[in-house]
Amino acid sequence: MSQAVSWQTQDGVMIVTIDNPPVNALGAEVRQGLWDAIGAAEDPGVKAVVIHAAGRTFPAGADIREFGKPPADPWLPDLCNRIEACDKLVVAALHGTALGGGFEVALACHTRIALASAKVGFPEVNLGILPGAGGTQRAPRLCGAQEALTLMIEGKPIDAPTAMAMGLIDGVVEEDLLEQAILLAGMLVEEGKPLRRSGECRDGFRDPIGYEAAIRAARAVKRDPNLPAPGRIIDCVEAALLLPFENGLGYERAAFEDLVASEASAGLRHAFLSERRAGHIPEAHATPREIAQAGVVGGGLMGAGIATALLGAGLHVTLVEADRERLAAGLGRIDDLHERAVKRGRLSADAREAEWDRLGGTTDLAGLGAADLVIEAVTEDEALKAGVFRDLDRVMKPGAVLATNTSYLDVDDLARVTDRPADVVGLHFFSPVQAMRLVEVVAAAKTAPEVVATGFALAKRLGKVAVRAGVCDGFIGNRMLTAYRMAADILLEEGAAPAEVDAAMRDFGFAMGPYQVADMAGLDISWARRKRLADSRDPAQRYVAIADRLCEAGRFGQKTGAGYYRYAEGSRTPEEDPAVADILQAERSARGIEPRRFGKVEIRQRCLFAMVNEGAKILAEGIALRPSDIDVVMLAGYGFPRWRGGPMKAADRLGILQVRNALRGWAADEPFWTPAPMLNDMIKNGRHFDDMNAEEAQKS
Ligand code: T1G
Ligand code: NAD
Repeated sequence: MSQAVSWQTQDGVMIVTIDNPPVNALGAEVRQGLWDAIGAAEDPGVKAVVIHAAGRTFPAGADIREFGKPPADPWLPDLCNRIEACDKLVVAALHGTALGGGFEVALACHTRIALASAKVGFPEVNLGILPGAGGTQRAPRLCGAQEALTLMIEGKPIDAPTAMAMGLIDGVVEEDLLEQAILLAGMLVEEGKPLRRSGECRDGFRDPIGYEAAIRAARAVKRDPNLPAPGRIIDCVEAALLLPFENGLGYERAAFEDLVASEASAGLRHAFLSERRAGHIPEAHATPREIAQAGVVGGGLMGAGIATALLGAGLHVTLVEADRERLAAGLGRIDDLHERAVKRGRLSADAREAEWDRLGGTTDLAGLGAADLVIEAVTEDEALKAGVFRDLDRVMKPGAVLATNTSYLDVDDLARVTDRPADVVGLHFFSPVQAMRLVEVVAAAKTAPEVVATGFALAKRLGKVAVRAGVCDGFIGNRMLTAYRMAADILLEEGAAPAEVDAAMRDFGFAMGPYQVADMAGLDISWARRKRLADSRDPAQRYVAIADRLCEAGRFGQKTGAGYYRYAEGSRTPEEDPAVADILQAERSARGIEPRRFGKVEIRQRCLFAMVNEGAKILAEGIALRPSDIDVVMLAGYGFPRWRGGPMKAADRLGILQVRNALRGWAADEPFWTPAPMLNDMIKNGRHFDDMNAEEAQKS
């Protein structure tokens, strides 16, 4: 018996309790405890075994933190086989989220009973792997190929009643799960029926033609070639039908080991843990403030999106606009977002009604007097925002949180115009708000810990991933984007075409290259910003004026039918435009640059290494707490390919020495590429960015 697994027998039923917070992950100690419990069940006094878990959930899977380390005995597949082979009835009692290895343990038990509120599933594909403890062999035997494939390839959990209808669990109860499981065990022992072992079950094979058809249909789906897990899942589910159970388990194990060792899985596991780690902030001990009533100032693209998200989280929202006409437009945008959500089945008509009832609008900031929080999202203009903050300071109640959604402006400056700088924080959402998961919580110099904690709590409530950022130009994300764009712009100026750069970055795994993204977002917004900053620009720094030339030609992107590409009427498909090639050539001649060819690999490296280099500077300045936070920002806010884990993770994989040396080589011609001092220190000390993540984890 161990801390993590204990058992006691009452009336012949051995009750095994797993207790390994926070999610009863099946780490080595839990596996050993369960292994020993099944051994102890050989006691003649034991007639049946009930396995359940304490805390919030039945095991939510294998312990993801153990991956990549030498596996400790007993292995999970062996444990599942031991449970299944037990000659005493073993009942699994499921609550919370029985996922991955946790659900596989349940499938190895002879009978499964669950709370109606429980969820089960196979999320392994989200980690670039597959159910590697018999799930691909036992589940199809119970529910057939179609259901098993959907569960494993989509990786989404299902509720208990649905799982029961599929034949994956045997009973659903509303309450008293453990008592009900003990009763059921006693009853089944009474009945003396033969134990039902999933590995021997053939219910799912009743229609072998249909089974094979489901396999073929799944194979026919076009999938991301960088993500091999779905294809291997299909192979394993097919093997379940074609191979004897033991051989099928071996087949699954081989596929599992291949995938665990893959770059994609390492990246996806890093992404999973990094998103959780991002919540480990110095302010985690502080108590967030209660937020029930919120105000949003500015009902444009961002303000309307933010207001809709707040309504979706159950808050009362007051939208403030500059005048009645723009207020109506702002409320109209929220209504459009609701309309779209209803059309897509993401919002019911009743919920829409309820949200609308919690929405108010005004052109008077004083209308926010009772609000617990305000998020300012007016036009990106320093003087305008400062004026709004001065007014908010006057009208907001004591203890209210004053947040800004600014993309680039100095949050300390905005705090300084108020008498309550401790209540001022940056909450930087991303467009479109309903789709982008990221919120940068910008902690200004005087922001109180509980105000930062409030930002994180709000982000979690909105279903977003929050990352803590310090104050600097562009915080973490836009600063990384600026470096990425600068690298790409230098490539253009030195001979590459926008289509070449975009193709190379799509190859790298981005859904779109930087110039497709620029044309979609509109070139005019950043042009306005460049013009605003022109006087303060450092003349020593290289400035690529290609974008200015395009804007001067009225090419603002998709919205004007031309930008880095041209777009046919009503189309969003980029077409290469000779006019752009002319503008590029004119710029090169003006700067005396002899254009040259760039291969895909070099384009990718220059863009990636520019991000890594900027990331190292951001870390050195303490703007980000840890490298994995930068990875989370780029994954959740900028479309960086999730299976790569993020730029800092990708740099670790490539080798810091290679990154630094390439930068150093390019810096000979262009100071922009000068390696950040941190990279040199890391090489000197043999360190990786992941070492810094681990150290940070120790501290928090
Ligand atoms: N291993 C280790 N730690 C885990 C974990 C896991 N499987 N799941 C969660 N945690 C930690 C997480 O890092 C965080 O830590 C805390 O628990 C709360 O998590 C052979 C090989 C269960 C739905 O993929 O989907 O089984 O920050 O913030 O929002 O086939 O966590 O507090 O220090 O996410 O309420 C398959 C992953 C593994 C499920 C709860 N299982 N987990 O969500 O809390 S692979 C998964 C989740 C496998 C076998 C294979 C969610 C959750 P900290 P949280 P939440
Ligand atoms: P927008 O132009 O769509 O909306 C700004 C709104 O502010 C307009 O509706 C305008 O009427 C309103 N407004 C102006 N002065 C006001 C006042 N005194 N009181 C009330 N409302 C006023 O701009 P946007 O794209 O929604 O950007 C808003 C803010 O969000 C900016 O700071 C921007 O940098 C930031 N941001 C934008 C994006 C993006 O992708 N667009 C992403 C993140 C952050």
